[in-house]
Amino acid sequence: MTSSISSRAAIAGLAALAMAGFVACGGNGDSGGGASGEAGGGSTVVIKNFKFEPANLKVAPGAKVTVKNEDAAAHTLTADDRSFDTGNIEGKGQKEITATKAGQVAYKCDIHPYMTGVIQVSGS
Ligand SMILES: [Cu+2]
Repeated sequence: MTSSISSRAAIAGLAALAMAGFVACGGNGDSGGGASGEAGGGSTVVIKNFKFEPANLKVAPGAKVTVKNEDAAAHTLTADDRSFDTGNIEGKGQKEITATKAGQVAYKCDIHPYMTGVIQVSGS
């Protein structure tokens, strides 16, 4: 009697632990969704719904930045000081810029000047 109750309780306990484990894993996966911390190799700015994402990107000097246009409309990513400029990126297309000038460079879309962002170029 008592042994069957305690073994049932043990099984219920294990099941609860397993559930908690799954929930914890799922939660971690979700919260780690922002891929902003890509250092060194390549960074990406996505243009979607007439917005740059991330609007504020930090890169190392000389870093290549891939600019992906997920809209159907054409966009550009053009530095206010013209230190980088993708030119027209057709809908669903992508281009690459190299951020060479240190400091904060504000940029915008030449076609839609209300689309703005900043690339921060800083050495480590
Ligand atoms: Cu645009």
